[in-house]
Amino acid sequence: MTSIIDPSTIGKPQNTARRRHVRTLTGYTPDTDEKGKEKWPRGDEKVWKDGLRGVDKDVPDITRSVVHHVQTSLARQAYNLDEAGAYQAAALSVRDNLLVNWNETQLHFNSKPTKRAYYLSLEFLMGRTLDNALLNLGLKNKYADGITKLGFSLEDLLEQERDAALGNGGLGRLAACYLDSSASQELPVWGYGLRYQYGIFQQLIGPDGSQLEAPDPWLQHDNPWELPRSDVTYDIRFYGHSERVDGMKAVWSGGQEVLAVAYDVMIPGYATKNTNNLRLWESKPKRGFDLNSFNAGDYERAVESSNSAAAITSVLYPNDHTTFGKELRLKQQYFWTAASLADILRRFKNLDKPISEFPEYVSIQLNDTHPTLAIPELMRILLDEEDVPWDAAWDIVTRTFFFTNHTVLPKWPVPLMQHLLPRHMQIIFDIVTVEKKFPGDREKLARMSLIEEGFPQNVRMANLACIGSRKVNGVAELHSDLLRATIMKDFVDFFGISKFFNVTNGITPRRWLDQCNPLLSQLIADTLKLPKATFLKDLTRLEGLLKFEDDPNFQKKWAAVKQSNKERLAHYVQVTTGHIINTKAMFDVQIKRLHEYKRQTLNILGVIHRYLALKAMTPEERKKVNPKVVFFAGKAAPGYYIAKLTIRLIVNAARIINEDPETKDILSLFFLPDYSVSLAEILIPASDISQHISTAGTEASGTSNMKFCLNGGLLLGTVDGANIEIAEEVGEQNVFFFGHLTPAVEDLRYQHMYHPVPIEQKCPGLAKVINEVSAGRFGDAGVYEPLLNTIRQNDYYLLTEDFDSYIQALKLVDEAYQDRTEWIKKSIRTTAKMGKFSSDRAIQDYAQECWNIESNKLP
Ligand code: 73E
Repeated sequence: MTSIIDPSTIGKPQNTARRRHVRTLTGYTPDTDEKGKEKWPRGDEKVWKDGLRGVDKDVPDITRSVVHHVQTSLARQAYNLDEAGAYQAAALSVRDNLLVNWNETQLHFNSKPTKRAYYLSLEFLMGRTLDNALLNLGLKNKYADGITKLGFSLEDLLEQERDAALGNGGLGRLAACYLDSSASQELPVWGYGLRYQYGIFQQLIGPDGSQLEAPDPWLQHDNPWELPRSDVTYDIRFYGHSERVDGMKAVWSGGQEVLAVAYDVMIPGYATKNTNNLRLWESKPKRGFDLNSFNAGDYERAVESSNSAAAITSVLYPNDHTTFGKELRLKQQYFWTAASLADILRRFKNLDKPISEFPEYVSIQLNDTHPTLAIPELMRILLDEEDVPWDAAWDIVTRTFFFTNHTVLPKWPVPLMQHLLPRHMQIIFDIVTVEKKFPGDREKLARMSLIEEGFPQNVRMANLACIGSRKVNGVAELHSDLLRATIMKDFVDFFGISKFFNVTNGITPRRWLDQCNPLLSQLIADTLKLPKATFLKDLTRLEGLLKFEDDPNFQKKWAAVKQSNKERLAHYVQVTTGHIINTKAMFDVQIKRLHEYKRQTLNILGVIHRYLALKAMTPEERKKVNPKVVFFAGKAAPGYYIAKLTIRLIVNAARIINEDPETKDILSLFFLPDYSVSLAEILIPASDISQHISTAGTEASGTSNMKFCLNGGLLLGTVDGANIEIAEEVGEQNVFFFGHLTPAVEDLRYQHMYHPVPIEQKCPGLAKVINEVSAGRFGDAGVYEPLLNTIRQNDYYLLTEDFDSYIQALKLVDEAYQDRTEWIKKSIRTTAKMGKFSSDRAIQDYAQECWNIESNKLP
């Protein structure tokens, strides 16, 4: 709701957070009555000079363009604007800049035959756009001035934007970082995804401490960052039947047809005009509703097909790692891959080249197995629509696709696939026929087969992705080694090792250094005497900081930046929860999706262990303890009962611990609800130590570990995923490692299964903590039993094996933090050595190893 504000406030810069009231844009000349008194509210509609009536002609172009959007795009009046409106107008004004560059980029790449790469990802976790667009366009300061002149503050307007949260976690955020890096390096890369009506659910915490879920209607307000392209649509078929006509060709007909409609999101490169595109598909009914049913009075039936078409892109599946055997999920995957391929093919056809040259102009990266249906879909197009013979078609396919594996291997039941996509199932069986020509023994063939025998049979998507792609990669050295040695071993033997390689993940330094930590970015620029663009484009330049690690003056400034970021986080916590935090305490952070393998349970049990130890101390002893604040944030899949219990335990333990007068000054604990990219941007720069404590061999890479370290937070972790490479870069003396190593994990699990040892014997420290929780010390006696039983019983994630060394590592962290100068040095060294983890490097790896595309800068 808007209301008219006091005219005396017109144009005064505002500096309090989250106001909702409306005000007038400065520079707007109000109408006065015959006595010179302002008429309020204004109701007249006189002609505006230059379309900007009342605005001083000398104000910068930016101000004019914002006001212009207020009046034209928003059809609102300059004296009656709230922050939401001001944000919209500012965003539209920035978008105008992007549009020009975006159009020029498309024109530039269309003007000559250019090889392009396409990144197919079911998730793009973009976060907010305005700040990133301003940074990349180099317009941040100018807009800040312009917005201030209009009586608002840019900082406040940035807070108005809702995150675009079309992803669950790391896989989706990686896709977003890769788009930023591709555009920034002037590479012709487009993203393809789905335009979900509802992104990842909003997380609330109920009165008993449990996670509750609410929908995320992120499109409720106009989204200024997308361009609906009603001119770009494709028909997508489901169900029906497939009839073979001569040999390998078939005709697929009948079933349901839905419309895919494109929405384009502009992706600006940093410090370049190049602006790439992310194309998201929305599903729509092909025909409105069934008029016959409607006329017969059967309204439900009349709208049935239109509802079922719209349902395809209505929600993002809120699961990370677990496969849902849901027909709708398979429908999403096909809808998206079929629309994307049709679009890619149409663009290729504009080049007027023979279809055999498709791989010379197109590379397609499959982000995990989710888009694997693109392989049989391209086969279908080539065989059935382009009349390409089987062998030639397979050759084109296997030179076009590249597959990144991030995780465990999903499969789809054959009967479901047969029903939904009969033609694709035929093609997959035909590929099986080809596969039968492979030499080798029966067992090996069975393992390599696309079809897993059983009742029902399943299609193994990772095997299909592997044999249908030119190259396969994992996302960190350890993960790629594990792939080559285990699940892909037979394929390595067959295809040769060169098909399998590693691209260690990366993060964009624009968002994860400059945007989230402007003070640190500025300090680095001042210290290195370099323009920010130098290290934001080449992150290895941070190594220059090593020269200053012993400089007390620099150390002081470094510590002051961290302190200021801790205060920013404390302010956020105070505003959102009412709690006051001691910012002199050590900040210990674990933020990521809730999952047993990520072991947030180990962390909370460690916190309780610490609490019990503090309680056992004398007041004198407690006085010597360094204070610590522990933060958790993350969502659990709504159906993931055990993960949700972990959240409940954290929240309820926090309620007890934060209220305990004996300990609350030296230990406090927070679960910050509704984790998002924007929340990560506040938490990460404030961390002294962050936890990445997965059971060895389970976290493919992790990317938040890189974000913390880039911002000078130290790492406490297991020898897993990208932690290993971070330690290699920054030096093992600067990280805190603990726990068993990957090769031991299988054996330990075997022992747990066949030679179980009671927890009291195996790990008395942990047993004590578990007993306290079980007895109801943190409320809810009995409620946590299913969670505690996962540890007491077969302890698949090996908490009992790692607990003691975890506690030991926490102790080392405490001791290290006592020597603040040494800690700051470790922090400086860590940031300085993070160059390798820029997503610019990762994208170059893909561009060179896979896509064979070249940078092409707009003149
Ligand atoms: O280790 C992370 C990795 O850093 C991995 O768990 C995550 O991908 C990140 C980026 O490479 C990931 N997410 C999923 N699989 N791996 C996934 C699986 C199913 C649905 C949604 C996401």
